[in-house]
Amino acid sequence: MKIFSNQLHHLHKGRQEMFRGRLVDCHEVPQRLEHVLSELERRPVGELLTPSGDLPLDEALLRVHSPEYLTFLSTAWDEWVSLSPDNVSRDALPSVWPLPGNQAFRTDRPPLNFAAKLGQYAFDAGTPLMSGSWTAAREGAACALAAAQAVSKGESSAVALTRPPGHHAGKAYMGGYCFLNNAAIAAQHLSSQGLQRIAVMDIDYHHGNGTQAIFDERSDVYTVSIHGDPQTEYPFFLGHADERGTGAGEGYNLNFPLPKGTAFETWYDILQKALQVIADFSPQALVVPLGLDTYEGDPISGFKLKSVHYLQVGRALASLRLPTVFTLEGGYAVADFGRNTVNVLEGFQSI
Ligand code: SP5
Ligand code: ZN
Repeated sequence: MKIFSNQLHHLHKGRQEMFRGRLVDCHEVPQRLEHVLSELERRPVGELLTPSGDLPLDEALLRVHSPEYLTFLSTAWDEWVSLSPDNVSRDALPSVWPLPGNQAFRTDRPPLNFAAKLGQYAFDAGTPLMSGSWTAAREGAACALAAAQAVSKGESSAVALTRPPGHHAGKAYMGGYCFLNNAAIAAQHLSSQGLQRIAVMDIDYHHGNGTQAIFDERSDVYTVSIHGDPQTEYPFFLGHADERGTGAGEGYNLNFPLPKGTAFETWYDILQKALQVIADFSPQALVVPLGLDTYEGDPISGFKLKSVHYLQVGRALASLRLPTVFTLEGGYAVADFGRNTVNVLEGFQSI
């Protein structure tokens, strides 16, 4: 197992996110990844690597994200600071959005105002953009690309060990602590290398709305997600069971929303069902957006998995016997995050 770790992750360190009318400390913190790295020192399950500097990264980013969005992300911090020198010590958070739907606001006249641009490209006020966000997210995407490249060259599994996470980011939007969709970048790379069927099995507590949307109209990338029911759980506006894909992609998306409070036995039955659906598609590779916020100790989520269960989760994923790329997503019980993450990888390696 090749593990590509993001050595620039610490450059993204959001201060606060909007929650119930006030700013609270960010859940998605640099210590998360540090805990995984120290657990990997105790229990090495693979070779720790950094992505090479000469990967075709810009090309890979443009296959998933729009050029306008990438330009926005790469220039946003400088633009934010140019508004006022005081902004250096503040993160940028959106506060105004072009609400879609009935009597929609116009989006055909791209705004010049920075607050408006941030609202155009971000779907929540929980994802602070700060000085190092772009650099950290871009290096994370390089880890995802390197992991996909290793697998497409014959490695049986590879991990993008990175933060900020990615599965909520869409073609042209950030949100849910995500900027660049690492799982989509990995899946798209495998597709660009000629694979005709790729499956995505998202096991983060939150629906992988960005990944679903990116591949919505495609039949060659089958996106499957098990998550908290969006009627009550973030990201609320996508992730229902009746979303089966659009156009040529119809039948190639599958959601398993489960009630908040679901315990391991029920969750695992659904995982088995989801993995059977994936096996029936006979994919040539698997991408796993790996969130550990299904853990009973997670402060913002509602499933009840215990640490020991993650070994079994890893074994179940390995039972597909597919070349597999993992991307690290959510998980906010920081002190237990390293153990839970490595349990999945160790379980996967044991098969
Ligand atoms: C990658 C990922 O896991 N992103 C999750 C983003 C969730 N952001 C909104 C969190 C709202 C939490 N509300 C529950 C608080 C319970 N005290
Ligand atoms: Zn999550």
